[in-house]
Amino acid sequence: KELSYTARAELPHVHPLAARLLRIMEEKTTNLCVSADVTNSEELLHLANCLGPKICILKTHVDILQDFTPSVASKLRELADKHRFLIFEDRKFADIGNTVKHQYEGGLYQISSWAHLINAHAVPGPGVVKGLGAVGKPLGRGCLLIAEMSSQGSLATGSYTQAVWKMAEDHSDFVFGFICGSKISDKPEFVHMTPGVQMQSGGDDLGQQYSSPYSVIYCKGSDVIIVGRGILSSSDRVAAAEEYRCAGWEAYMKRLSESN
Ligand code: UP6
Repeated sequence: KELSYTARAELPHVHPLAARLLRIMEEKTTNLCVSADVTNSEELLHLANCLGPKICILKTHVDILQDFTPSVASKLRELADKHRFLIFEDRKFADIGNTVKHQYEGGLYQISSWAHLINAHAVPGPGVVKGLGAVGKPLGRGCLLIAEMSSQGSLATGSYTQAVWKMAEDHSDFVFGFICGSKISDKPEFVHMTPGVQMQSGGDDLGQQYSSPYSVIYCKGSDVIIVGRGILSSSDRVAAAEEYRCAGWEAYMKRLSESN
C-alpha cells in the first residue's frame, strides 16, 4: 500500500528535512523541482520569485553563475522562505571526506550556509558522506546520493546502485534520498528525485535522455521530477512550470489512488 507524502512525513524515523519537504509538496500540491541552470544571478533570483509558488525545490548549480556574491545566496534564502521551497545545490561532491568538508563549508560559495540539501557521488566510499555530514548535520542539512544518472552510458547501474542504496541506509541520519531514474528503496522515509524530465521523450546532443513526468512518477515510482530546459527553454516559463507541476501531481494522485 502506497503512503501519501503527508503520511510519509509523519513516519517516526523520517529525516526532519525530508518531513519538511514532503509536507511542502502536499501543501503546495507540487512534486516539481526546477533546475535553475542560468548563468546570471539576477535571472536566477527572478526565476526563483516567479516559479517559487509552483515548486517544492529550486535546484542550483552555483558554480555556473558568472556574478555570484554572498548576497545572491541570502536573497535566494529569502525567496525560499517567502514561497516555501527548499534550495538544493547540485554540487555532486565526489572526493575524500576531508576535501568535501572544505568544499561544502568554505571556498567562494559557502554552500552549507544556504543550501538545505546537497548531493554526492558514492564512488569515494562512506568517507564522502561522513565528511559532508560533519558540516551538514549540525546545521540540520540533508544529502541525496546519486544512485543512477539520466545520461547515456552512465556507469551508475546494477551493483553500484545497490551499493549506493546500502550507503544511504547506513547514513540515514544525513542521507534522506536518491538521485535516480526509478524508485530504488522500499523505505517510505527515503525521497527519490529524478532528473532528465521533459514532456516529450528524447534527449540532447550531449547524452542527456528524457522521460515524461507520467513515466517517472507513475511508472517508475519516483517522488520528485527535476526539470531544467523543459521549463527554461519555454517562452512562458511560468506557464511551462504549471504544466509540469500539473503533470507530476496528477501522476502522483493516480499512483496513490490505484494502490489504495
Ligand atoms: N542532472 C541530470 N542527470 C543526472 C543528474 N543531474 O540531468 O543524472 C542535472 C543536470 C541539470 C539538470 O546537471 O542541472 O539535472 C537537468 O537539466 P535539463 O532538464 O535541462 O536536462
